[in-house]
Amino acid sequence: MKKTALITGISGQDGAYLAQFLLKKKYKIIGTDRRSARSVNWRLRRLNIEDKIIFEEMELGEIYEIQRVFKKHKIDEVYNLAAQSFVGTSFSSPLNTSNITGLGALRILETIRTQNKKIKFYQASSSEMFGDVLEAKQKESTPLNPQSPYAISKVFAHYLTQNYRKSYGIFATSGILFNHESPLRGEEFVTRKIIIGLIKIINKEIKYFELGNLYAKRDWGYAKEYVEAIWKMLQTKKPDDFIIATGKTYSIKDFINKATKYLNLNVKWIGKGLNEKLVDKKNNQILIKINPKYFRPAEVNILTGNPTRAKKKLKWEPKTNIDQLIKIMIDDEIKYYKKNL
Ligand code: G4F
Repeated sequence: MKKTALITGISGQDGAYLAQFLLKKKYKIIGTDRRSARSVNWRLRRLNIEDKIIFEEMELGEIYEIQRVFKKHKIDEVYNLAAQSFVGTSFSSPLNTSNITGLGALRILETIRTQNKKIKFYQASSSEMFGDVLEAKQKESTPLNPQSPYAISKVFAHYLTQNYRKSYGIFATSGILFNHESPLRGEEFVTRKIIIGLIKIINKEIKYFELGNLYAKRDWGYAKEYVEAIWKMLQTKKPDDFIIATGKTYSIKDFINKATKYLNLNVKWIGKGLNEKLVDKKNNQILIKINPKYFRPAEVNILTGNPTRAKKKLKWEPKTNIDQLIKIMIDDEIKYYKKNL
């Protein structure tokens, strides 16, 4: 029997890759998004799967919209990927972030509890929940210490997922994914912003671009292989929490150094603090400079995941290292940059 999956946030990076993965597994896919996101299906088009998805408008802020979609379709698995997912924006939009990223998950859980407890639920939890980390390598039992309205909303949804699992026996699983990137990453996130910026400089479209904190460190994996772990989490015997990460961490500066090397840019760093700059070695022309507007009111300085449980129980392991990830992202960006010219 063909299974039906409902993916919230289908137009995002993970939604698109997960839909592609599930279509290969012969799932019927219901994709939901808020009204304003309908025009941003470029990822689904790029993967050539837009016409294979049944779209439903569903605002996570409105429980009756969720109830309507759940009544209309016979759903087996729900993947809750929708969120206001940009940490920076959560400081200027804390109410909207809490309503969608936090309460949105609860509205789905309530709909499952009242309509059909057999529906399996996946919650996209985040490594941001560890925040100002209380353990060097974060595992599922590491205490949470969130540092932004986004992370606090994710903690709320994470605990409710555990609570509905315990209280009502719902198959509710939480995937704590560390940063995961790809050519489909939104342009506001730092990895894609760096790659697009450098390519625009090479193509003489811009002279320089600006960043915030160069010394934050992240555990970056490849989004396309993380969605397989997401699916595996709903195929286990019992619901649980799982860390999905590479176990390696690099700074924003490391990422830039690797990207400029791959692009054969002859560059060097000069200056310190807010005056630190990346310049062209030949003529000292500035390519990257710091703008304090990109600093966050509270920063998460370092994240490193320990994916041992996923390796053991899901038989899942990351295969793409940071150098391969940068190559994938740059090669793809160049390919599509040329197409758009
Ligand atoms: O790429 P980022 O915006 O990702 P962030 O904040 O780590 O969050 C991402 O990963 C989480 C999983 O851990 C997800 F839950 C979340 O939804 C999102 O996908 O920023 C990464 C780091 C930060 O420390 C930030 O301060 O890069 C630093 N940074 C420095 N300059 C910058 C910039 N970030 C952005 N977006 N833009 C800058 O110019």
